[in-house]
Amino acid sequence: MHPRVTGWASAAAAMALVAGVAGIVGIGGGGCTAKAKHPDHAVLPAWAQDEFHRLELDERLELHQKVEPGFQLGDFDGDGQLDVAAQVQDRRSGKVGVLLLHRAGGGHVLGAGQPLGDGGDDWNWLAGWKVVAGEQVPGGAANGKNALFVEKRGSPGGVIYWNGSGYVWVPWSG
Ligand SMILES: [Ca+2]
Repeated sequence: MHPRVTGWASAAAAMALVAGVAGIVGIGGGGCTAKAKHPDHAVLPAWAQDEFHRLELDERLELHQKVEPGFQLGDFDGDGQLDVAAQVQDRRSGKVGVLLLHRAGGGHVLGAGQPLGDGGDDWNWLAGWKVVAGEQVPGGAANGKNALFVEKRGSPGGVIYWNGSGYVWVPWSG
């Protein structure tokens, strides 16, 4: 059910992501520092760039890459359409986290100033992440969706899934 998340895991993709969104929101008066070696290889989907702008999230968040890849694709809300999870940083506080953009509309900020579970409000601990099948989440609450595993330095980490109204964090027992 979840074979669609491949091919985006490259630094070039992440840099292209940053370059693409910077273009959309008009950042770059001071010079764009993104150096995409393969700008056409993989960029944040256009709909996600549009949604980031439409929700005015670009006013408080900037795309950020702490670990590779800079963003992930998965059907996190289970509607059959791929959604985006992108690493972001709060412009004011510098706190990092993940922005979930649903293909059907809507954005959800996890970390980056918005506390979630054991992750707190600054995910500076992020050491790795990947998309997993919801069936791997204990209890069955995420079945039929993708979930997001986040590796936390010094702990087993957590898995994040959509419960129908918001994102929740459960400790990874893996
Ligand atoms: Ca979806």
